[in-house]
Amino acid sequence: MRIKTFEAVNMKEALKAVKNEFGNEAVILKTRQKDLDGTSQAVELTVATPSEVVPNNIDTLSGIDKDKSLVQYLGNLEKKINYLTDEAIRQDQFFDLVNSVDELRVLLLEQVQNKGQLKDVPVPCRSLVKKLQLAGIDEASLYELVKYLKSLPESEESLDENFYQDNAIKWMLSSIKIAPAIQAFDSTTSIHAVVGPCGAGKTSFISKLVNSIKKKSDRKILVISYDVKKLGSAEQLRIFSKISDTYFESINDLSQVEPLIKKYSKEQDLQLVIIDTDGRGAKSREEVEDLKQLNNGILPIDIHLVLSCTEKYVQMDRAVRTFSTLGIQSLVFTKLDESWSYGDIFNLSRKWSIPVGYLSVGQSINKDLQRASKEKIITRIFDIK
Ligand SMILES: Nc1nc2c(ncn2[C@@H]2O[C@H](COP(=O)(O)OP(=O)(O)OP(=O)(O)O)[C@@H](O)[C@H]2O)c(=O)[nH]1
Ligand SMILES: [Mg+2]
Repeated sequence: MRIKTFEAVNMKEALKAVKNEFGNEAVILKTRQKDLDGTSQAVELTVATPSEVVPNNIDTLSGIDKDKSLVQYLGNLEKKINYLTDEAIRQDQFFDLVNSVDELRVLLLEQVQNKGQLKDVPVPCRSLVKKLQLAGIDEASLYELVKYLKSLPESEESLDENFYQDNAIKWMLSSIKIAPAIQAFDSTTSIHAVVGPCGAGKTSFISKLVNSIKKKSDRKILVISYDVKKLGSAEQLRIFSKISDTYFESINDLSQVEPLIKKYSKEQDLQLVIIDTDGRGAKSREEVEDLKQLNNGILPIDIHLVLSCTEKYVQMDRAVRTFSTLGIQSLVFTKLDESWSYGDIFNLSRKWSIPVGYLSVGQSINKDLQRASKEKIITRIFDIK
């Protein structure tokens, strides 16, 4: 990176000078009005440029100087390609950097906000707070909870640990939101897309869901697999759909969704459509860019984010942040059978104000999907048998 200062009578002239020397690649770091002699002013621009800026005047094919050899022209072209490749890498790294800084800022803010807030916990609440900490309830929620418990009117009972636990349960029950079930209605076609990080259990969730709906009544369901990354990834769903008498389509572009739904709706009384998507990393919002097409059509599509409870809180939190650009209607938590602390279900739903829809508690398609309920979540957090 090179830093250079330009001075001119006005901003327009200063920018012109920058552009003449560095083209469009310079980044303005600072602008300053400068008093020259008390009567006139100048503009000072401090700019940074990548060190290997290719001068603005590399020839294009049409402009090859007759005297220049083709070798020289190709040499320049190579330089330009190298420069552009470097620049692309830099931009990628820049986005990563911006994301990391953003992440750090949020983490620091949370740390600062919560620091020392759990100092004055009343004695009878202490074991309760410890228990909830072990269950993975985050500091911010605990702080709110303790504040609520401290606000309760004092009585004989307040000295009792059970009194605080009962009130903590009441407070937590009122903080959890449950999403409506995904259903196949008679009169309309509801459309849902299932998104989430790699291996979170999206495809398994869809199989379990379709299975549970089909068990209750024979509904006309179309499952669409939009999985462009893994070879043969749609096969699992294709086979399952065949067994469960469900329509199945595999697509490689989300623009195919609406024409497909229209086609099936014309031929059949379609009641429910579920779109399976491939796993996405949660590092940057770029990862979910193509999924934004789900919101661009005429037909409304509900988006459900699947998260595995075996992941660390910070991973799941990042995933919610990344996928939240799509507008998430509900959270689905999987692999509860492989996890020991369930506080993150509460934390994430509360922090992001997104209701919980389903809980997956094992690999069996027949019996391991549960509709979420406040009671089920609380029972797990408090380890109530
Ligand atoms: N123990 C347990 N395993 C599960 C559960 N849900 C899914 N799995 C397993 O997790 C693995 C990944 O599940 P998939 O449904 O393929 O996950 P996915 O999110 O569709 O994966 P990608 O499409 O590759 O991103 C499989 O081995 C599933 O059997 C669950 O609730 N408990
Ligand atoms: Mg899958």
